[in-house]
Amino acid sequence: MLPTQIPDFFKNRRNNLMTKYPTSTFILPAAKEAVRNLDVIHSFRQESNFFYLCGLEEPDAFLVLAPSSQSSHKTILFVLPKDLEKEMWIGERYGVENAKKVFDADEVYPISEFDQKLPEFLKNSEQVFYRVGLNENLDRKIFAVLEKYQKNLGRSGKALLPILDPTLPIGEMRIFKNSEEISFMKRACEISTLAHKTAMKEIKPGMNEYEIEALLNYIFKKHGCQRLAYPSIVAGGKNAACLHYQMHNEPLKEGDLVLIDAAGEFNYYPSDITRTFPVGKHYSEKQSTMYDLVLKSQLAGIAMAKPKTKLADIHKHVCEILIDGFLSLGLLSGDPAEILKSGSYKKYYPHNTSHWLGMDVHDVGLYTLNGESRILEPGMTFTIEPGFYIQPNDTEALKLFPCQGIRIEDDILITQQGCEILSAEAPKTREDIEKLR
Ligand SMILES: [Mn+2]
Repeated sequence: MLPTQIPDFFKNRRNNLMTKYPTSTFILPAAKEAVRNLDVIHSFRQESNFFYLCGLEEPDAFLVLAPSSQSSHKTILFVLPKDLEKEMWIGERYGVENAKKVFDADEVYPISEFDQKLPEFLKNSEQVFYRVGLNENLDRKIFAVLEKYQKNLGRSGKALLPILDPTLPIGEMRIFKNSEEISFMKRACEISTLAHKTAMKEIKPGMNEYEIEALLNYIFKKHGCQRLAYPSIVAGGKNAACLHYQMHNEPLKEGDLVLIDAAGEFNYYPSDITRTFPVGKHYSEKQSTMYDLVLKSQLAGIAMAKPKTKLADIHKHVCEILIDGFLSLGLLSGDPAEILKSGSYKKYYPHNTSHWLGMDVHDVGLYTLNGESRILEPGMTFTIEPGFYIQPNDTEALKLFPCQGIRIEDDILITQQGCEILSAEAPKTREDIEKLR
């Protein structure tokens, strides 16, 4: 069933954006359906910026925000027209009239009128925000419209309207989450936590990685996540050394650890949680040593998460703790400061500690301002996810530590006072995890 009402926040976001860019026209294409094979398509997910500003979940549409002489701006939608024959096959669409009502647009047209209508919405504009390079056909269409618009101005002396990337202005809005967005992320975290806990209880030696994947994905959907936040990763033993392992076809072995990086998406907002725990009942002594090192670095990173800290400083501190550990365990040798500077620790910790968390999981928003890591502010959400990995060809290290991948990842919200760990309910001390085994 198609929703007949959508929350007010979509309109508020458009107002906020256009208040900041009153003389700009934004052209935002919806996602296109992606072919899976022959005439079968992947399940649809709307493009994040389009959804953020509008809420419509249909392919091929366009959202145009344009300066208007009557009010501050106009919202214009171009949508797929009603087509009962097609809808019989693929499901109901809003069509022009319904879309106008439900999405509170000032004007709605069928997609076929896009080229012809677009010049009207450039009239009071000094610049156009449109992301070039993603769709060559559409780029050509937009360039042609802009070219024609400029020619039709006659002898005005005006230049072709400049095209800017909307990633920055919309990214700077999306990086700060309001209470509604936070509530969606909290729900995604609750459901994802439940999935991780269930996996911790259910895993037994001999089960295959794909069984656990199926279990996680079932729980995400059963409890209301519309889809996964990203493809689940269930990596037993050596497979955990592959950061985005997807094969999922090996049995889980007694004595190995299993790394699970999996989460659901609720109302377009994700969670992103990783836990690493024994396939059997207990962490071995060597696994415990490595696990506790990663956990120590993660807790130290989280302790720094508060307003005015920088992600780069959190990463640096996490690296320092891991490097100290790698040195005392005989995996590295030399001067810690030199190891940090040269990056030789990346052999065992190749990725960053954090990424912004939002509609795109590895979310939009600038990481640096004026050349420096930006300071954290209330409303920002990100992950803290240190890890330790030994690649299969590193036989020397494998002699010391027969555990090939550990990652512990939580989702952090910066608050006025400090931070809130949105995924705090997912067990992560060895004691708490072993209790569930
Ligand atoms: Mn992550």
